[in-house]
Amino acid sequence: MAELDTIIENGLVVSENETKKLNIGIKEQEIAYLGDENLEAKTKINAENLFVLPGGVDPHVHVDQPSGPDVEMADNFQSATKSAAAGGNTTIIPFAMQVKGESLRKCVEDYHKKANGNLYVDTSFHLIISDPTPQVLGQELPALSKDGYTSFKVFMTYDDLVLNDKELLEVFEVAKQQKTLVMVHAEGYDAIKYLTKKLEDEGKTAPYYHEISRPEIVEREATHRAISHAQIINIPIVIVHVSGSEALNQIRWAKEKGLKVFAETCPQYICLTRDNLKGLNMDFEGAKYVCSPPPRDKQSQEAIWSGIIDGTFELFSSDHSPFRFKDSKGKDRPGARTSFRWVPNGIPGVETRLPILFSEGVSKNRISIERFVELTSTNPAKMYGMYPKKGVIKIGSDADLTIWDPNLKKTIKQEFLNHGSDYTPYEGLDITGWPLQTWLRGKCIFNNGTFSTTKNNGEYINRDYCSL
Ligand code: DUC
Ligand code: ZN
Ligand code: ZN
Repeated sequence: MAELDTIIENGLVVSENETKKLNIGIKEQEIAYLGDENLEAKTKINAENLFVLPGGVDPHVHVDQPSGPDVEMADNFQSATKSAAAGGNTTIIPFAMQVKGESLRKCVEDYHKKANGNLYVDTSFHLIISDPTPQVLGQELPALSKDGYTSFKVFMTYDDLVLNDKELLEVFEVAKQQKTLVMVHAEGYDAIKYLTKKLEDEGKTAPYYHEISRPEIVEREATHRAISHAQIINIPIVIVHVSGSEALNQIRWAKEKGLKVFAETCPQYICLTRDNLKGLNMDFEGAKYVCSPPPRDKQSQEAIWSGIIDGTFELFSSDHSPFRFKDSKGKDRPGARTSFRWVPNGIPGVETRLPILFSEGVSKNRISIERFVELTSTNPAKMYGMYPKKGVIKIGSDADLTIWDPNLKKTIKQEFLNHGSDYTPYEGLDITGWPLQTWLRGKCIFNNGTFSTTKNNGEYINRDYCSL
């Protein structure tokens, strides 16, 4: 064998449901050798007592999306991908979000302009379809599907994004023809609107009421409706960001019927509850935890764990959707303190997703290290058409690796995170197990707190179809 560029020796290599002590040889950005021989290489890394995992693939991340008047997302592509790398990720899939009235093709071009030359890790785009015009359904979406945009998200709520039932069915029909995968944000628009007005009329405007305005019933109803529509058209769907047992039971019911309904959950549903939205006092501190669907209660957390453990969930993503508590000049955001209605929905999490699931799941013996890898890397790569280039340690795969110290203890603190938000909802959470190094296509890009790469190192990834 020609001399390797790098060999990572003696690590516990986890991939494809197996853990073995192996040496990994890297040549020209790919994995070229896996075995126990002592080969020569230009660079040798000793990973004794450490895990070597496929790089994290975070398949649900929002970056630089328009988020309403006076509101700016806290991350652009540079800061989001930097934060991703520090958290052990080598690939993220943010969204190119269509604004109503806008051409989908133009929207995709705009996101490429924002991302181009600003990527620390590899990146691909899902689409968000907010305006399914005949032009979008008949021409743009089919053409973009063929160009590698093989997944898109639809919303059942939000004024600017909601699709009605007829539109959902029409979009699902295009997905069927193009063999693309639809992700569904399942919360019912009308019920939320009704409850929000009622709460505001009663003077209940604090962030806590955000959760009360979109209870689990609203999520359950929309989840059932989305599943029914998918069944009518006969397509697979992904129900994203599931928050508790109500929606989860709908998904279990669908799976038992043999329907192809995939499910995703996120760190906020195992670490936070609606009580976090109360804040310490009535100064809108609770706004730091406003996301949709909102976190529920301890029992819901247990329900989510049951789905993580028994295989109901295929995906564990961050739903990174970063905002600032104060604006960039240190001021309160205008309007944000009058009612929960004006608090932008979303919390940061791309950097803390993997440590949280490792610590709460693997270190606390709830799940195996192999299941951790499946949920956070292999399944996202398969689901969204990037496997076996991504999501696996195999000869010929991209040398995307994360070297983990399973015993390293660290408490999550805003001061050491790299995201653009001015807070983390996980402040003070004790973590056991942390990524030490992140390797992207054979290059160490993050080592123990230090970046050794540039914003030009990440590439845009064209995707194939779902292979799960
Ligand atoms: N939905 C998401 O997927 N992310 C953030 C906010 C939201 O409503
Ligand atoms: Zn969503
Ligand atoms: Zn999201």
